[in-house]
Amino acid sequence: MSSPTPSPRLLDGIRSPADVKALAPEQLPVLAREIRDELIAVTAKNGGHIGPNLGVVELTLALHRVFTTPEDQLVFDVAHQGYVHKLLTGRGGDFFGKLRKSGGASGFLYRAESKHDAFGAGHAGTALSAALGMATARDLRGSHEHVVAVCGDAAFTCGITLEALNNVVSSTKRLIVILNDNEWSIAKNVGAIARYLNRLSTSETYNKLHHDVEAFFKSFPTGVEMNRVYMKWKRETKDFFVESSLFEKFGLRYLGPVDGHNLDALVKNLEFAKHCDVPVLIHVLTKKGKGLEAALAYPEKFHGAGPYDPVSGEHNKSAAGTPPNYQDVFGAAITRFAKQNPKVIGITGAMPSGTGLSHLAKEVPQQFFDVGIAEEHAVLFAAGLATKGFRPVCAIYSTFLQRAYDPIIHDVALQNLPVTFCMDRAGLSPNDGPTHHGLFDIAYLRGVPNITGMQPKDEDELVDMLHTALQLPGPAFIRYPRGAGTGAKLKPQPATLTVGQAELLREGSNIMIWALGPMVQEAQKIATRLAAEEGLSVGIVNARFYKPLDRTLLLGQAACLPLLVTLEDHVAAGGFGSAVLEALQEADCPTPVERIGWPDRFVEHGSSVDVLRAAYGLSTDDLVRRIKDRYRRLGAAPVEAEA
Ligand SMILES: Cc1ncc(C[n+]2csc(CCOP(=O)(O)OP(=O)(O)O)c2C)c(N)n1
Repeated sequence: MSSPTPSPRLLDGIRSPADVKALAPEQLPVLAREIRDELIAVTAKNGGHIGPNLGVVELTLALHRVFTTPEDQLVFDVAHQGYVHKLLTGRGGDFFGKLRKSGGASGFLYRAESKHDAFGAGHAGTALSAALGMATARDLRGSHEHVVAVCGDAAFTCGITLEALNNVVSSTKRLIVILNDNEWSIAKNVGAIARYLNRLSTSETYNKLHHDVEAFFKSFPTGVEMNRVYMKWKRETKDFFVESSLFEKFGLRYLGPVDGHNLDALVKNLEFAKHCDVPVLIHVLTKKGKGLEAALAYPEKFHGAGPYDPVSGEHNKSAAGTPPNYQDVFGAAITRFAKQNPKVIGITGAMPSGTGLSHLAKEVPQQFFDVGIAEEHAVLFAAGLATKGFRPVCAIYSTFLQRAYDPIIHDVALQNLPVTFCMDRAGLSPNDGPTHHGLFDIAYLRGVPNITGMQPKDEDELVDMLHTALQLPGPAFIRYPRGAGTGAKLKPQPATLTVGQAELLREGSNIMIWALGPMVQEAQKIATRLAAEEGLSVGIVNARFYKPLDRTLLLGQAACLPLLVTLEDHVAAGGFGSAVLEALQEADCPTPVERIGWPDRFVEHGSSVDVLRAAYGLSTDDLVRRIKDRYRRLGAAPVEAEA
């Protein structure tokens, strides 16, 4: 007997938001189920932001039922929860199947990826400001589209969101803000705003009355007039029972809390908001990870997960013998230093596990602070602590530290305060893409006076650098890459490094490669190949410091070499290689330099670091070829290495 042919999925028939609108209301829960299955199937294989997306399935469906993109503008904060939006806007099938891989859908939203992506993002807290700009542009142009900002509860810990909120009513009369409240940032959301939202959504007296009266009003035919009376009641009772909504004080009409998994309630509230003549905030309560047990049980682990088993929820184990991640080595080291010195304080902007500071939080909680998604505040907070003799360590990814550039200059460096910055994800974050690559920090820090800038060649040197930084009288920045270290054995006692002193690893009489951080390993491969293939004697320097540079060693070598090569995991413009060129130029040293780094382009997401390096002519093969060519063009013959 042949098995019955499975009925086609509704999801396969969704090619654009018009197809979502064409479904009968009773088909929507079926579509929601299929979307969840698809999200789980793809992220189990590719990894990705599964928890946030499972939480917004009904919300995104409701948005596409009520609004019409691309005319109406949906602006998602961070945009990590945009997978459902992708599936409803013609980006399903194979394209979604290759989510976060080369040639597949990005893990965030991009204007270049789809006309349905009103605004690109990857960093938190940008949606409300951008949406307000769009709403204001609409008002100035006299057009009529709707603008909706979809913000998570943690977005309201960002200064920018609050700055935008402060400007809403003075800028427009028509803006819809969705507060998608799941009580979680990556870790549990923190601070007074999180406590306030919790109070707003859990006032039992209010919610009991709310449900009774909502049922009463729902017995009338729906209509804007009835909605208005209902909302007036809500506003007044909310003010009575829960003091007054913070959002109303900013001039927005507050609707909610709404069950974010009840499509009917969501659609009704969005329809109502559409007709309002004042800005509206709809407070939507969702469950991060809804539909996947492991994600509900471990929201932090499943915020952004690597590949996992969808049944057991187990993450795929790294191969036996994989060295520990830099973040874990950092976490263990700061915990050890904090135990030895009560003045050492670890600070994170909502990323305790990603930065490794969760080790410190667990073992020395009184020396750990999670300040929310508030990088500017984190740096200023650290500066304040430093004025009182503490040794604050801000653990902030390279890309997110961009947010705090002014406090770095104006508050930390100018006052020469001893704040240490540990910048994980320096280099590529391949599956995430351009919003997350840490390729600019040397360039944005190198010109700032008073700073010490360094990058370790391996995890043991990372511990030495942290140990050294904690003794310096001024600001220090340590950058290191995402993922596993090299497997270097950690010394029992860390060494104090001499600031500005590079490490000569191997002498060379034809070429010296000055490599920074993990590029030292790349230099070793290149040197071996150049020796074998061209008979060249290639030396290697582990630069350690990009500021101050080891000028003595550099100028000494340059004086007697045909070619210097610089290697860094950073944009070539303004990076470590540029620092080397400046030093040579200032000393009137004409030695040619092959400066290798990332080109002047935003690097897209890709399947792996190796795939992206190859795409940009930075694979080991490419580099060997490039250095050989440059050496040949110089007309220099191999020089016999001294015995
Ligand atoms: C400036 C910045 N800092 C940190 C992050 C890392 N990050 C990504 S999502 C996220 C939490 C977002 O929480 P919320 O806005 O509540 O959305 P949810 O994931 O809960 O839906 C954080 C901290 C970021 N993207 N941008």
